[in-house]
Amino acid sequence: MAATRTFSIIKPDATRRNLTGAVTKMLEEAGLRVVASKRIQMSREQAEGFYAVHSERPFFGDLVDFMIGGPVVVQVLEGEDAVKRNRDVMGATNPSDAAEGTIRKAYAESIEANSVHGSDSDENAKIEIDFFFKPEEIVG
Ligand code: IDP
Ligand code: MG
Repeated sequence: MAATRTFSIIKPDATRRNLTGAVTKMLEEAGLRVVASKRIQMSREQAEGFYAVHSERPFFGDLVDFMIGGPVVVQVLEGEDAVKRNRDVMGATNPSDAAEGTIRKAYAESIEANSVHGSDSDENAKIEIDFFFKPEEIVG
């Protein structure tokens, strides 16, 4: 199967605890390659746009505040079946449901401050990659 790409965010709870390297190591050990990476401070407008699909959910305002509460690391990851591979190593949204060996089991603080984002489909991966990266910033 050919390599595909997905989009990842190392969230503010993880950057605050200096876990960028630890999280990236787990992604790499899961067979994913970082082909683009940058540390940014998301604006409110960016966070609202990125999470627009969740705008009707009760936690939307808190989620946006959390995501702009500190720096994040946005990444493009490449690997075989990258979307599923990343979702598998991320673990369940709620860390209390996350399996052993997953990033959220190891590091998430709560259902909100759960250390990582990962695209949920190839279609959304493309949209999310394009939201943060220019083609020339991705070097596979
Ligand atoms: P996912 O990140 O596992 O794909 P989604 O349902 O897409 O989960 O939710 C996006 C993000 O919104 C989660 O990663 C988490 O930060 C936050 N979130 C999801 N559900 C809740 C909740 O019930 N309370 C607070 N925050 C939540
Ligand atoms: Mg999601």
